[in-house]
Amino acid sequence: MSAVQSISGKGHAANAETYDVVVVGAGFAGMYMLHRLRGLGLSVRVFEQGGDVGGTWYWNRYPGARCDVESMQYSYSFSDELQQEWDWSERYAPQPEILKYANHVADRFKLRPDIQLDTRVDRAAFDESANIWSVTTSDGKTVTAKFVVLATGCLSNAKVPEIKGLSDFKGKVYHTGHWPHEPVDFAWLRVGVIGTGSSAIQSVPVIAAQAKHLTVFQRTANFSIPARNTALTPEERDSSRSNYPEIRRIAREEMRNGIVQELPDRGALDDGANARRAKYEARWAYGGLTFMGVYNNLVLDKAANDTAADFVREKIAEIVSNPQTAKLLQPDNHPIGSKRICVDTDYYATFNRPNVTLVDIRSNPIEEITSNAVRTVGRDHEVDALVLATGFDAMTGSVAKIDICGRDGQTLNQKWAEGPKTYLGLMSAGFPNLFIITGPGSPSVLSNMIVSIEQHVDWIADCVAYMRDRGLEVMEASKEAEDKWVAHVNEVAHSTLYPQANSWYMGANIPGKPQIFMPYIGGVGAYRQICNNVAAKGYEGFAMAAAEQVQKMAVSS
Ligand code: N01
Repeated sequence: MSAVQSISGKGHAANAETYDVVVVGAGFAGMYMLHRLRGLGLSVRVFEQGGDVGGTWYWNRYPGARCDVESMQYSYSFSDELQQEWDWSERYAPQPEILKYANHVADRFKLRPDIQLDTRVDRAAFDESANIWSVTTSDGKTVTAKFVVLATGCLSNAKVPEIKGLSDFKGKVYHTGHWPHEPVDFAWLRVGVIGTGSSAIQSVPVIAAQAKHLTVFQRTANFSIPARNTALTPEERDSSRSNYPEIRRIAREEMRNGIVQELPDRGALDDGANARRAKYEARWAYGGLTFMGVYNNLVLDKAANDTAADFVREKIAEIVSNPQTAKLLQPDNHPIGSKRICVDTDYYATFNRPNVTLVDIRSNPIEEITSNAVRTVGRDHEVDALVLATGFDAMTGSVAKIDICGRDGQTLNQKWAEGPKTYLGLMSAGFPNLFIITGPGSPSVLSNMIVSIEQHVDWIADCVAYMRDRGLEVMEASKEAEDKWVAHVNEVAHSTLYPQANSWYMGANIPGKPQIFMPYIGGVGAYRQICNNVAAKGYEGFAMAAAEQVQKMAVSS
């Protein structure tokens, strides 16, 4: 095993093309991973496809884009100076402010010199004879690294629907997940929005206020809760800042989704109708994602779930003046919360505007798009511009775009052909020294992403330091541990109502994608404990080996 490159610990690569770690992506995950690895003195190269840092917040710049987790909680916790000095302006930060924050972090921690922008990673291949990854990028270069970390994001691979005639449309076509950087002006235009998920629900009110006419094409009605967004006062900011250690601890350890909220001590059917209604009213008035936390069994028990779903359906009927439109906007084919619940500002009320039309494409599907219209059965809806708010190939889409080749020439796409298989969402057996941040099989998209990102980054950085300190070269998830974890993730998911919806959590929005519930639903607190225990037991379920043991390990795994 003479060719083995040991983890340098020197801080800079002796050869510019060889690194200790290659990180793919410079969003919140990639940037913090770089910061931690550099802190260990390792040489790191980050490749980012976009023209700047920020990941999701670089691409998703559609009108009305903002975070649905409150600003004081959707921020890094790793630096107290950072969390004390940054001023969030609103309860829910708008996309430009989050992007500014990402840029501030890149500058403040001097991350930019190690980030190569406008560079896509196309291929990563593991060389078993040298225990080295070769990473090929879109500029035609290949670098080598001991470790590769995929910080590619869960909702980064925008899905353009396969609708006949789309390429014949003469007006401009936009995707919410790939919005242009220059301003888009919809004034005097007839605009069509296809899709009614979170991105549409945020953008529809803003586009409606600009456009001559807006037609919203809805296949599945979604549940949405008012955001009640407002400016943050200095007192509110100070209150969070002075309590940050405790707020962060609670988010990490006690909350299922990493968002601090009052935890319910009872189920929806334990209260009488009046008490239940009063609680729903209070959460509706408070606004935001915590609506699903009114009771402890809303995603477990269909009868309990129905009480919350009925409440929201009643609200829709109260807000929307046209009863037929209200009926169409009332979700009727999935439990509330089984698809990611949306958070809006005036979404339902927007359908009271005279310049907004809702078209039901569940009963009247889109047949094709012509040069100037969306054609549904028996009718052309003329539009000058089209907005595709049609979502993402979630969780696995961005990973699948990279040709990742592990042991024995097996690609990750071959291995995941029937659904993603990981141990703890962090590694996949047969792909040594390849980590995934917030991968399938971890809480990721079911949580406050920054809480989950920080947990994974810290775990990976600690693991790499552990290996270096012990002269270990290669780490790999064992097939047995992976199989058990995949079965556990599946079992927990199926004890809830989540699999009852055709959601992107299940891969159901991508034709041909295996339908497997991808994120781990056990909660961030429990999951963190599991990961910590695994590490405390010498990385139980992972095989780790020094150079001379590697061949043996490959045979036994
Ligand atoms: O995407 P989606 P999104 N013909 O997949 C429809 C996060 N996010 O970008 O449900 C017609 O939810 C599709 O219809 P259906 C958040 O986690 C966060 O809105 O498949 N329609 C659906 O209505 C969110 O969950 C924030 O029947 C088609 C819509 O397009 C996730 O990103 C903001 C179609 C897609 O909805 C994704 O949200 C925004 C077709 N061929 C997003 N294909 C915040 O932080 C798809 N649709 C607030």
